[in-house]
Amino acid sequence: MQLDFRARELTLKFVYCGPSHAGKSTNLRVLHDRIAPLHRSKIITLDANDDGTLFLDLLPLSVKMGDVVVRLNLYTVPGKALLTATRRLVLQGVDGVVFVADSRSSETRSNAESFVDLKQNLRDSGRDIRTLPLVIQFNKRDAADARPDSELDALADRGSEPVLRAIASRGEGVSETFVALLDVVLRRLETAGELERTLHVDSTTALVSITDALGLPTDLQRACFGGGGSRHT
Ligand SMILES: Nc1nc2c(ncn2[C@@H]2O[C@H](COP(=O)(O)OP(=O)(O)OP(=O)(O)O)[C@@H](O)[C@H]2O)c(=O)[nH]1
Ligand SMILES: [Mg+2]
Repeated sequence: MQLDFRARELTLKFVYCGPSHAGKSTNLRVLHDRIAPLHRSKIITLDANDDGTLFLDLLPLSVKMGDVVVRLNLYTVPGKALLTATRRLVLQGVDGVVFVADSRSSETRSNAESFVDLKQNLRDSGRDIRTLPLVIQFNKRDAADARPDSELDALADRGSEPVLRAIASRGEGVSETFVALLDVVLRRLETAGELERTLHVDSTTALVSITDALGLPTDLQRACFGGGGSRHT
């Protein structure tokens, strides 16, 4: 979180992680197309080719709450295993992570490797994945060899973080995933007393104001696996 009292700006950094080709950049493109130009800038893509992202994508969002501008900077990291130094750089100062997993059974191992890499990168920067706001998205639910719902329901029930389903290429589950992370981040700021200090509101009021302004849904239930993890489930 960055707070600029003089400019009355609060900036939060969200990073989309996960294995190569899982659909991280697609998530950002869908949000870009869905959010009114007043509240978002163009996506900045640093270095990409047909085979994916090489450095990062950035989608800057902004919403005015009272006299404070809330900036939400959404980044993707490149999923390719070799680019771990780049991921570590992009993750610096992160406030919340969406882990975009690939639902295909064939990708179970690359999901696991990518998650281990994320944990290590955070640890190297003195952060701990267990205390960082985290949401997991199982994307590509349309794939022929997608892991069954029952398996992901069980996985969601074992953990405390929200687990959501998505078909990002069709725009499904993308808004819900972003809102789920925003919810977790706002609740964390509330617990730390930061929300009262900066925006003078509780997390529910902040969530509703921001999602209303961006035109995004707050009913996440349909997109969530399992029974827990979010106050919306
Ligand atoms: N079938 C299917 N394809 C998808 C879905 N989401 C994204 N894709 C496709 O998967 C490919 C990779 O998507 P990207 O968004 O570029 O993946 P990425 O995670 O940014 O990949 P890297 O930048 O290499 O880390 C593209 O061809 C997308 O159109 C989905 O839900 N279902
Ligand atoms: Mg990408």
